[in-house]
Amino acid sequence: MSTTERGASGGPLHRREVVKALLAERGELLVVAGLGAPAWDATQAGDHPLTLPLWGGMGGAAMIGLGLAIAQPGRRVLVLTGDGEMLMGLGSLATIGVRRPANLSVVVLDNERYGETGMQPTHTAYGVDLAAVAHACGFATWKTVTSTDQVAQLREGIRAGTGPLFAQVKVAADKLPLVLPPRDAALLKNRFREALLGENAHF
Ligand SMILES: Cc1ncc(C[n+]2csc(CCOP(=O)(O)OP(=O)(O)O)c2C)c(N)n1
Repeated sequence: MSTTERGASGGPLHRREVVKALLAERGELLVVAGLGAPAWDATQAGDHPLTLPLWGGMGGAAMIGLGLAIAQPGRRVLVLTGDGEMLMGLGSLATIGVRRPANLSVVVLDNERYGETGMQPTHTAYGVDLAAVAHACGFATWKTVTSTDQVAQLREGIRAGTGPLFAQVKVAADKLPLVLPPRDAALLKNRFREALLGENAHF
């Protein structure tokens, strides 16, 4: 039985409910959403100018988050991504562990699958422990999340700014309807910059 099937006392977590809970009353939180399902989940929770959904760049979400966190130390930055995407950029956890930005959280929605390309099992389906990797890399906080109570705690942790924080949230391997953000990358970048920097966005 996989960790996802074993789940929490209330059964497996569902990714859209997790993301909706994490983004509720998000305030000034900056969000980078990894390509595929995490970007659709973030859009389902509400398309937002301070969300940068990625349409490509697999493996780059955490590094984009690191750059934002360094550039905007007064803001909280949340990277929401998939286990496949995180595995492709695993070295970024080492870089974050060295740089240790307190305002950065990386949350992996771990369905143990490459959802977009046909639900092939990823390494986490065979027990690779991403939270342990984050711990070994020097994250201040690392956790595996399997219950709604832990999701609520995670939401507070993201807002606390005492990171870097890493969470591996075990979610069901649901196939869900697509909820797509705008597809124009220039538009996504420019509206994010304008929402973040105001009149300085274009200098
Ligand atoms: C470099 C590269 N390799 C492969 C792909 C194809 N691809 C797009 S999404 C995806 C799987 C994403 O899996 P994961 O991050 O675990 O997300 P989820 O299962 O939640 O959809 C793959 C393999 C790609 N876009 N870029």
